Amino acid sequence: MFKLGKRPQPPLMPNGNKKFKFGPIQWNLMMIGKTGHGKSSTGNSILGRTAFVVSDSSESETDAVQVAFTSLSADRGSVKVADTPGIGDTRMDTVTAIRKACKDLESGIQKCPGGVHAFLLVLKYGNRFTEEESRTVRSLKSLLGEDVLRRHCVIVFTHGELFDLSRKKGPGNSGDFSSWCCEQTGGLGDLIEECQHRCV
Ligand SMILES: Nc1nc2c(ncn2[C@@H]2O[C@H](COP(=O)(O)OP(=O)(O)OP(=O)(O)O)[C@@H](O)[C@H]2O)c(=O)[nH]1
Ligand SMILES: [Mg+2]
Repeated sequence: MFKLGKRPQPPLMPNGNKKFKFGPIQWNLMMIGKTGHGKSSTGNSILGRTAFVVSDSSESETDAVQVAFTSLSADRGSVKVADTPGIGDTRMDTVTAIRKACKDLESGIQKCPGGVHAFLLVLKYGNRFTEEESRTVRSLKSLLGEDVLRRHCVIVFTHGELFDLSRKKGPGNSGDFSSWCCEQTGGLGDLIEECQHRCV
């Protein structure tokens, strides 16, 4: 099992008055999820620049873990994003795909020596939560511990414009995003619950 980052402990730095103040933090985030659901796009949005290649190909565009940084501001520190290849690459059989996903996870964690503060599990809004997604979640837990979702995972729904469209369609779909998250049942509902409703 791998070691995860503790809650960020900013280094103490002397200031001009010989008192101490908290120094900037480097936030380490890791994108995970199925091929084509928008991991690289979300990573780019977080960094505020195009650091990762985005593609609409059905085959995995990102084929090795890549990391990129952005400085936020002098007192807010920086953010490092580790972008991982898609889980469920259509070119591989299931066993090879699971092995590769585990290796990629390991490689991503090694590229964040200060520890990973949050795993961003990217899901395309409107896609069915299938056995493949459940398997991904199980692999995460077996590698990183049973409480990884509860403590370190944020669900990022991409294709939010589809959500907006479905809301406009009728009175049955009028709730906002957090009500929609609360309404989910089955595998997705369990996942949201386990991630303590940290969904964006
Ligand atoms: N409409 C829409 N398209 C999106 C959104 N997010 C990503 N896309 C598109 O979805 C496609 C795949 O996005 P990527 O960011 O490359 O997905 P990925 O998960 O990194 O894919 P792999 O690296 O191949 O695993 C691209 O064409 C993106 O432009 C979104 O929120 N809305
Ligand atoms: Mg990608």
